[in-house]
Amino acid sequence: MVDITAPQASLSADDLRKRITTNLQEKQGVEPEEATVADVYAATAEVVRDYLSVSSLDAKKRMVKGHVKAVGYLSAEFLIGRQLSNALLNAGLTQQFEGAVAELGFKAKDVIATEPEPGLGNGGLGRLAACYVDSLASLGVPAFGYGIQYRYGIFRQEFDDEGKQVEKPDYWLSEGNPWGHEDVVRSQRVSFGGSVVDGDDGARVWKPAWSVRAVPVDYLVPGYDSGRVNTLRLWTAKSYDEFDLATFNRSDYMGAVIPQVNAENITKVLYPEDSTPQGKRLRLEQQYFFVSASIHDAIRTFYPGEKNPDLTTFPDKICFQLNDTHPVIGIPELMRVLMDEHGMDWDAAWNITRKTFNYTCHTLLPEALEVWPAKLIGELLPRHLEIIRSINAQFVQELESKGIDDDVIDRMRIATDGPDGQVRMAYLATVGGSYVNGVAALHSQLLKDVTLKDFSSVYPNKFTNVTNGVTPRRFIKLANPRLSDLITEGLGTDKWLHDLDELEGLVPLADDSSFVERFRKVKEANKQDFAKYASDKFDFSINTNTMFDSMIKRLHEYKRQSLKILAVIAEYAAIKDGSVNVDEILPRSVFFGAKAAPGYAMAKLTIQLINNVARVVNNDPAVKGKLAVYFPWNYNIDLAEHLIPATELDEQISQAGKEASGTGNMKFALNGSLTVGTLDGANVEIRERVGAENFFLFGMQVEDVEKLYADGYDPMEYVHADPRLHHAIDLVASGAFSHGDRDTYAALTSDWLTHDYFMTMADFTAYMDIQKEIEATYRNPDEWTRKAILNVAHSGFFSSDRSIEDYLTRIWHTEPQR
Ligand code: 26V
Repeated sequence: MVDITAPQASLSADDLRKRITTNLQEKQGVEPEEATVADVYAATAEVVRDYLSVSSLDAKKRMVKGHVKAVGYLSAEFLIGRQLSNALLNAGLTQQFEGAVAELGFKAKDVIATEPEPGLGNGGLGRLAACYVDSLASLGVPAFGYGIQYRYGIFRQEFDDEGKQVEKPDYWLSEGNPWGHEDVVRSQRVSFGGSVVDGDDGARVWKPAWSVRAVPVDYLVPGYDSGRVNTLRLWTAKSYDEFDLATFNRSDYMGAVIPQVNAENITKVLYPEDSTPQGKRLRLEQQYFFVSASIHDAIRTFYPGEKNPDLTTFPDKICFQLNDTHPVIGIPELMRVLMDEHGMDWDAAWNITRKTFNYTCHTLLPEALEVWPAKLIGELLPRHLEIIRSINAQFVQELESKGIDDDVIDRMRIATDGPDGQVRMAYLATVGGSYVNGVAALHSQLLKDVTLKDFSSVYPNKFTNVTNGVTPRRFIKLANPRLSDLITEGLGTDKWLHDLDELEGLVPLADDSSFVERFRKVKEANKQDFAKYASDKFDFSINTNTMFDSMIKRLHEYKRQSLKILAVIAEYAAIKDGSVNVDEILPRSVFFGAKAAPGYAMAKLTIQLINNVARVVNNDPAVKGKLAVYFPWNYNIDLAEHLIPATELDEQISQAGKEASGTGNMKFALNGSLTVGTLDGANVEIRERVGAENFFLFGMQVEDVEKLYADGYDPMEYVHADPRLHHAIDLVASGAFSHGDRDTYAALTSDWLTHDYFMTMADFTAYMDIQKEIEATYRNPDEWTRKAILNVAHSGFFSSDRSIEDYLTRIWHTEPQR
């Protein structure tokens, strides 16, 4: 008998049905007999939210009254995915829900599929934040997620007739928002612009020019079987009803309403860039807006009703994690709040600020570290610029007193002077907080050795690593119910959902032929499911008797989608010219999922190429049933939840030293895919854990890459050395994927041949070679499945619960509240 410890709320299916019925009548305004699936979804969501709010109030009360330090996770992005099925699972209401909606004449899965997906993030960084708030609640840690409720999330991606990406606005709120509760009473005023004047006793007084109202929209975050319900508080900008009277009184009537227009623009749209920050004013407004509101919200929460709270205790109440540099303006903001609003002196404020903040860096690309023009900060936040300059001056003094060379000090300045002066947010975060962490072991090492080397020499103890993780509730239990059941059966318990290290218990089953067979059948059935889903949604007809090979992630040159598509082209070309017999190749279906930043021309051209390779290959009878390329548009969490469980081969092929961690790689390994990958990001740790023999490693390593840059890299050398590569590029250049037009991909082919910064050409041959090894392994299904089982069994480390425990002990120094 399997020991099922999964949560079961005391609410019965019948009670739930009654609540849904009442909601249908009283809130949706329909009789249950007339209700549509959308009505039932809306009613269920409201009922579940109401149900959770009871525990949420209790958690808040205990947090404020108790003595366990809370965590405030500050993030410009929370890519939370659909809420209903996750909330039901975590609250122990899944079965009751299935019973209740069946009674009402609906299928549970149809109700769940009705929910629009909030796209409030770009990719890995935003999804990580969502996994972390899930794990914080599941572990019982008092915590807030603080972010922005954008009116338009990440754009909806479409492809036009030429295969080009077209961006459409994502108005995800059009059908209402049952999960978000607007709490106008707890609004905060956030001010901008103006000037700083001298006040009494040498104090500096900020006279802002305009203000907006930050209104919190609260999402409940139920922990899995923990009873704890935390809050994700996303701020939305509203104008104050009263227009700007001062401006009006100067007879500038139009001017008086400009602030109102500006106000609502602040949270209108998520920036779809995910690496190269552009010094855009509105983005700085977004950052300051949510951070200022959150800091004031935390003070209000922990010192309720106090006019003059003793904020020396603030770091005992809450610590803030800065998710990348986006919320780093919080450091001067807390300084300002403590000094200007609460009368503290500089040293006391600095002491508290440094204790309160910690910074997670999510990149290795130097161009992705945010740098703001000092002039812009000065215009928008003049008092903050003063404070930043003072922090910088104090820091420079400290460096001087340590005897550090002037040129090193110059490199390390947080703020530079002159008309083109800049503020380096990563440096500000490093100096203004207690800890700095990277997101995988290799990444954290490179941060210390390269990106923030000067800082790690001055503050060696500040730097640490927390390897990323993913929530097994959403990405195994919900996304892959067949595998979940098999794991639970294999282990004889479902404790693994609380403690993913339990998966180690599957190791002996990798040698049990009946378990291997059942595991293979799970993958088989998931492939069928995906084919059905893709047929309904994208009109693809996928041959499930092929290896499912997926590459899903943002489109970036460093991630090297080009390498994958060039390999497909090379294989196709080899079949066409007869050098490979089509009947002997391993049949494959290659899947891509990726959005490109709207302004990133090379990334968009790569999307166009992939789509056109798909068009040509999929319509060529010569390879029918053997090789096909699919590019489902609008890659999002829902697509990931469907494709990952069906995938057999996962592509993690970035140039070594560029991918900070990756989290898709973890989701795939946990769902029984094998990885083909470079030694980059968390691939390194995945390979260490699953075993080198169960991971397809290829390509240059960080040291090789460095050496090749130093020696002078010439991609032509590699193109000449491998005729397959030469041929593939020739095909692209000849117009084979552009109806004969030779110019379409000129920017791509010329980059490959002359520049190729991420060394795709240099890794091509190794990549083709490893694919042969992969095919040989795949031809032995038992061997392949055995390796897949071992991937699952050894990947428990990559639970976000483990990541959060690492943060608790290494960085936050707090614990669950019992
Ligand atoms: C940067 C910017 C720059 C300004 C415009 C908006 C914007 C939005 C996001 C970002 C952050 C990019 C960094 C990022 O997403 N890093 C990814 O973080 C994942 C979670 O740690 C990690 O797995 C990926 O390797 C890393 O690329």
